[in-house]
Amino acid sequence: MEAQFQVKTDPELWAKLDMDVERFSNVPPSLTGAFTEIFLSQENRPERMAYFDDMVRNIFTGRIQEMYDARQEGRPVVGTFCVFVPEEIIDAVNGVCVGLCGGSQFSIPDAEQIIPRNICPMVKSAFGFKVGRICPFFQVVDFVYGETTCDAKKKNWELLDDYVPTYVMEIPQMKRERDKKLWIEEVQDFKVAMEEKSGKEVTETRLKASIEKLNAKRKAMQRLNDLRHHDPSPISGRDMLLIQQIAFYDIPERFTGKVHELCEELEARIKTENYVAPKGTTRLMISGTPMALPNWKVHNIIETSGAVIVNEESCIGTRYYKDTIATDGTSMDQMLERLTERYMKIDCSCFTPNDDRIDQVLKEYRESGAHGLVDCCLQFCHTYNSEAVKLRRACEKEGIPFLSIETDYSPEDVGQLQTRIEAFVEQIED
Ligand code: BJ8
Repeated sequence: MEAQFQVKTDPELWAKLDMDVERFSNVPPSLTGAFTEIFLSQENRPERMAYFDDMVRNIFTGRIQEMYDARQEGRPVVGTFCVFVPEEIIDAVNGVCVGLCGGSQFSIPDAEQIIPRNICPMVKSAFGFKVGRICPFFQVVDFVYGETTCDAKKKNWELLDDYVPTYVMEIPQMKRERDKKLWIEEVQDFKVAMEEKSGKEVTETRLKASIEKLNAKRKAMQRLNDLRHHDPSPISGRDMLLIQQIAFYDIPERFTGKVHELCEELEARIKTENYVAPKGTTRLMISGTPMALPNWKVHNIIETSGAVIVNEESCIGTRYYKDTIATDGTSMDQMLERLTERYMKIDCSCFTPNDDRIDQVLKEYRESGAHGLVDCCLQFCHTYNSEAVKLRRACEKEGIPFLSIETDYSPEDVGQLQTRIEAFVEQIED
């Protein structure tokens, strides 16, 4: 166990970003504590997790400085909340794309002074971070791009606009031909908006290079996820979740390289039979709403209850990287069409019908060699919570052990979740 881990601080940089420095200074020590307890207490972690640990160490300093420098160079730094906003186009204008979904209880009281309490904690957490000026990522972006997925998001973008310039991309709620037409138009508008913001044209050459760059990142994640499916697992679910979270704020090329380095180590570990959990450990798959940093609650409970997590069917998980963009398009129109086709494969529960997602969950369940499925939804997320009904039925039909959890970011339900998860693991083992 690493004794010296500390999330770094840089009050001068934070002051330049107009943060509430005094209040925020409580955050690095508390993140240090949580990270040490949840991650560094694990035994026999792959050595190449060191890079990802470093990304946590520098989360409020080094990485923010890089984004600040990019901004000083005139590159747009764009905050997003959803994997539907096409980062290839941001990259094609040499912009920086950063995911701003909130995963912390800390900022929720700030949000609840303004927006309704009975909406999903992810939206409240993000909103509160901006209102309280207690997130350097929110402070370093030039503007944010929201989308019309769920009601909680699309209505609160109107309010968020009071604090940071907020633009909205319309995402249809069905996937018919006419929806595809609208979607392509939205992608075209997004391209024009990025060109205007950056003063840079999205040429075919630039877009091609960005598509290839992001495809490479997604393929690296596919390779890593395939390796972690090995039975026994060469890497824990907690570490995999962390990497999938870092994917939303690291520099794509650097991240891709580090993921491949880790893959090489995992291949070697598999050869030498060096695993994180012994053969016979209960393997669980997670499905549901994304788990934004630093939401490690359910993973920590599961993996301290004697099971190992072997897959996340989530946007901070496979939904982010299971599909790549076909590269046979040569004209701008063709490339944007291919790009849209890839984004249309994301099976978010905001769509109706959305049966492809049920099939995808079952497919990933089989591929990951899981012994049970834990569907994990955030409180007040109506679409995912409703879809859990179909998922349960599908699992019952297939004889898959299924546990449905609805939770938030507070520690209040930890004891109750622990009891339910332990009982679920025992039921599988019997
Ligand atoms: S594509 S999952 S990232 S919308 S949890 S805010 S849906 S009430 S996060 Fe998502 Fe895009 Fe879909 Fe993925 Fe609303 Fe639900 Fe909250 Fe959610």
